[in-house]
This record gives sequence, C-alpha cells and structure tokens, in this order.
Amino acid sequence: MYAADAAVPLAPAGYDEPPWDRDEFERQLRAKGACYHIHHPFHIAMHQGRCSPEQIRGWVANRFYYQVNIPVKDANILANCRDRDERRLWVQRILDHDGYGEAEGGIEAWLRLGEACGLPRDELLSQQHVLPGVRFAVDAYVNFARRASWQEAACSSLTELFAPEIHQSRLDTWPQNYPWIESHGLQYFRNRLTEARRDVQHGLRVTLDHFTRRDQQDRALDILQFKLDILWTMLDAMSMAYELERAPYHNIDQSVTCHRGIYR
Ligand code: AHQ
Repeated sequence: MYAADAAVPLAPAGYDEPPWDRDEFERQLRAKGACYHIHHPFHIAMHQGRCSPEQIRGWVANRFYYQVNIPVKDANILANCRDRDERRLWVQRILDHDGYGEAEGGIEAWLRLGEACGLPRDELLSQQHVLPGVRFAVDAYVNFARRASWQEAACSSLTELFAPEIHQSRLDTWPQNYPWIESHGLQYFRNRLTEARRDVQHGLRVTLDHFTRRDQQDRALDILQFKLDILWTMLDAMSMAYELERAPYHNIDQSVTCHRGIYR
C-alpha cells in the first residue's frame, strides 16, 4: 500500500507494534468467543427448547452441508501443506468425518442424527433443503481453505476453541427439550467433545507458531472473525427461513427451487 506522496510502501496496520507474547495472543483469540454462534438467537432458542420440530429438522438438514464440506476443506489444507509431520496430524480430521475401517465417521453420524429427527438419509444427501445463504457461507469457507496458506486455513478452524461447550449444551438439553428425537442421534455431539478438543490443540499450536509479527497476529484475529461470521451467517439464513418464514422467494413463487450448488 502506498501513500499518495510516499516513495516507500506503508507498513500494514499493526506492523510497527510489538507482537503479543504467546499467552496474550491466545487470550486475544479466545476473546473472540464472544462472537461464537452459541450466542445467536437461533441457538439460544434451540438451547431453551423453543425450536419446533421443523426448525430442528431445518437446522440438521442445512448443517449437513457444512459437515460434508469439512473433509473437503481439510483436504485443501493438506494439499497446501508441505510438512509431512503436520499432514500426519491434520489428516485425522478427514478420517473423523469420512470414517475409516470399522469407524463410520461423523458424516454417517450426522445422517443418523437426521434419521433420529425424522429426516430420511436421502433428503439430507440430496441437499434439497440447503438454503442459499448457508451454501454461500460454507462455500466461502472451502474456497478460503483452497487459496489461503495452510496455516491461515488452520487458524480459521479455531472456532472449535468454543465448540465443546456448544456440543455439551445440546447433550445437556436436547433429551428433555426434544424428547421426540431418538437419543442415538446425539452420538455425533458426543464424538465431537473429544475430537474438537484434540483438533484445536493442533490448530492453536500452528497458529501461535506461525503468526509472529503483530500485523500477522491482527490478521489471525480477522481470519477467526471471518469464520465466526460464516457460522453466524448460516444461522441468520436459517432464522429467516424457519423463524421468520421468509425463505428466498417466499413472497414471489413458493415453487421456486434455489440453486443446487455450482461447486459440484
Ligand atoms: O461438527 C463440527 C466440526 O466437525 C467442525 C470442524 C471445525 C472446522 O474445521 O472448522 N469446526 C467444526 C464445527 C462443528 N460443529 C459446529 C457446531 O456448532 O456444532 C461448530 C463448528 C466450529 O466451531 O467451527
């Protein structure tokens, strides 16, 4: 970036400030939890038992699009990573979701969550319920991981610093709030309690090691905010459709079918 009359490039914002030490950098990252989607009104209503079966099913069907894209996102991170030892760690995320050997994996577990909520597997797999806003947000995450450095994409996964709390909140409240959901469907959330804690230790170490200048640390916070925005925007789209009953084109033509995804 150049000032109008400067012959030398201006340093990025924060560049000339001293970097945070590791503890303060981690504290700054964790402070972003204030914007985590556990605080979104849709999630608060879900936690308080105020979601209808249709709203729960809409959430499960739309979040399935996020789930099936996590291994694609992680495969892009692996493709951009030249460090074998880091790849040996990161590859576990793909196995956790796609499954391997006898382990069915998280995508299968999410399909079972759908069945437990009364959503047939084919309905989730067809992506027929995926809202455009959810699709755009998830595709933005995958496309970011495709073109960013693997360390920047690893940083974007740090929303999982806050994930164990949200998974535990569902395990704590869904049985009495949504007794119509078969309990076996909650296995996905049980699995993520340990998987998320393990994953985030790796992602945090990569982030604290990689972003060392203050301007880089500021960028890391912005990358994490980008991912927080993705999670929040997904729920905004679901709120429009399932709480306000304003799905796309609701006032024009109920028969309109939203686009079915161009990144096939
Ligand atoms: O089920 C989730 C999951 O597998 C992942 C992977 C990780 C990533 O790589 O970005 N993030 C993530 C998340 C999952 N569940 C979300 C939820 O609310 O159930 C939380 C989400 C996250 O915090 O990023």
